[in-house]
Amino acid sequence: MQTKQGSLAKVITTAPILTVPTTPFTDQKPGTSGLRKKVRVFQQAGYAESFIQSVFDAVPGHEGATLVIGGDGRYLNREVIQVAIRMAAANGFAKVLVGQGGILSTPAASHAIRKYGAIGGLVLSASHNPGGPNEDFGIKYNVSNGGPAPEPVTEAIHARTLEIAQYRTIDAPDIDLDRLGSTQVGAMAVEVIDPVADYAELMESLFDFPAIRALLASGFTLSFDAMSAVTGPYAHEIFETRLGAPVGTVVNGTPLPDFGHHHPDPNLVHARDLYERMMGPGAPDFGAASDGDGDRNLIIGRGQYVTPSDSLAVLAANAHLAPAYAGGLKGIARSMPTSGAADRVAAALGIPLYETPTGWKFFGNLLDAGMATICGEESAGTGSDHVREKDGIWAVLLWLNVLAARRLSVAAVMADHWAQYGRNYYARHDYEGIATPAGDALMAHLRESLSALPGTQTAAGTVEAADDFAYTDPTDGSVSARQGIRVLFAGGSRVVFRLSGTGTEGATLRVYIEACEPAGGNLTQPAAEALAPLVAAAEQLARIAHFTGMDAPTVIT
Ligand code: VG1
Ligand code: CO
Repeated sequence: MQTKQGSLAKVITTAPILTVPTTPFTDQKPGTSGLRKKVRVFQQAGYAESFIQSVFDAVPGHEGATLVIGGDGRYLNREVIQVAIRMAAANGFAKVLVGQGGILSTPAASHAIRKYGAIGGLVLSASHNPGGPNEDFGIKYNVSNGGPAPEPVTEAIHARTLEIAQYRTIDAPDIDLDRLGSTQVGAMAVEVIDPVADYAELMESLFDFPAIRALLASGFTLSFDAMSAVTGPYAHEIFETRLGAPVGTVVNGTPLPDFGHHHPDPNLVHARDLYERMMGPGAPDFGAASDGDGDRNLIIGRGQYVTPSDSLAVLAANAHLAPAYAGGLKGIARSMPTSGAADRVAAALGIPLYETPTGWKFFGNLLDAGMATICGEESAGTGSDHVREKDGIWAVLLWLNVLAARRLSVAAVMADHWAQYGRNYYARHDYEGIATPAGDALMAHLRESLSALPGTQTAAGTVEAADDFAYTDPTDGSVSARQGIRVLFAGGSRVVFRLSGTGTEGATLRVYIEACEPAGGNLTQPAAEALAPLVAAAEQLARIAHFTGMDAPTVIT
């Protein structure tokens, strides 16, 4: 890496630094994961620039530092990368590492930040949100541990967006994003890096590739749907080239600016093709999908869907079968709405379980402190301390490593897991596109009725307790309040209500429903049947139809 002095000594540049006046945009508050807006919002003059300058202003020590830049390939990706490179040069960064073609999956960006000692990174993505001229774009800032900026940093960025008066850029041409190698932009070096190589090498260091190769050679079949999003090149290289799965294992493997008009959200609605293939005759042994920026994973065995919450629990219980985790786990962390399935595994392993607010940024401190090794969210995010992001391909590889070691079907692994730990039946009901005031009114009504909820009779039994989840980070004492309403029933069953922080239009209500069945209980019910009484209780307590005007969710996952 270039030192500040070294880079300054080398500089021969005539490119003038420009200071461009701007006025604050009042809608640049980062949500659950970065700033996400419609493309047309980002296309306003100075909009992306003001946000990027606010990020740089909020990051002390960026002069002379290295910055990683990449994105998920969606519409506007290349344009905003060129803008960010010029601005980084004008703001005194010594070096930018950018993925070839503007591509870096979120976990690969996290790895690059860590590997090359960068001060941070800009990941241009709206993740699972759709892309294209009429859809969504986003900018996330990751800090030097490779993880999403924690709340104090996003708050500082937001505060800066409200007072910013100018941004700095440089009068320099676009760089060739498709050619590997170094160029100079003003005083700054730009290196276009292979987006896959470092990441694939990291994966190979974590998992037993020879065992997975042998599994695949034995006739085990795999289908990976990259959803025309960022994981295509990673999946081709790792599954087909390095692990020897036949060509065609990876479908929709070319990143497209509009994800082929699809919604790159790997769930039972948007990855329907994969689901039907896995449930139909002649299904492969194992099916998986990832999202826009490659940090989520969907796992479906032949005839067996695995909820993300169960997947976290199974991976935690079996992680010791992979070389990187052979020494055991230090702890497990899950977001609050994620089911308690992982809690049972943590208890059995005798390790701590941390319950955090929604969003990967809350796991970073636990991972840095060595308090947790594996983390997960109900929204199809799983990951470990190998990077500081959730990681879709990592989760698929850990599953394959477990299956290679155990030589069982996914369905058999699940049956065995539930027999040992019991089962947390689980579903999330999303009510999308509701008017923001309606969503706010529903949450306000729940908050007002909180103290009266305990003792209420419902179809799912008596409410035992209810609260508005608040989290105190055990490493730095920072508090995040109002993270969602929890309604708890006897035996661990519960309903959780919160509003999404990643949407770009109106509000999305998320209702998380979980019914606990202990080991020895009825473990083979259809999930919808097991959850029906809790669904009725959710309607009774939150008056969803009344507030939203909708009598059914738009998406059930
Ligand atoms: C959603 C998920 C959350 C996840 C976030 C970012 O947030 O619920 O678990 O961390 O998306 O994922 P929300 O606020 O809409 O519920 V990604 O893959 O879209 O960056
Ligand atoms: Co994502």
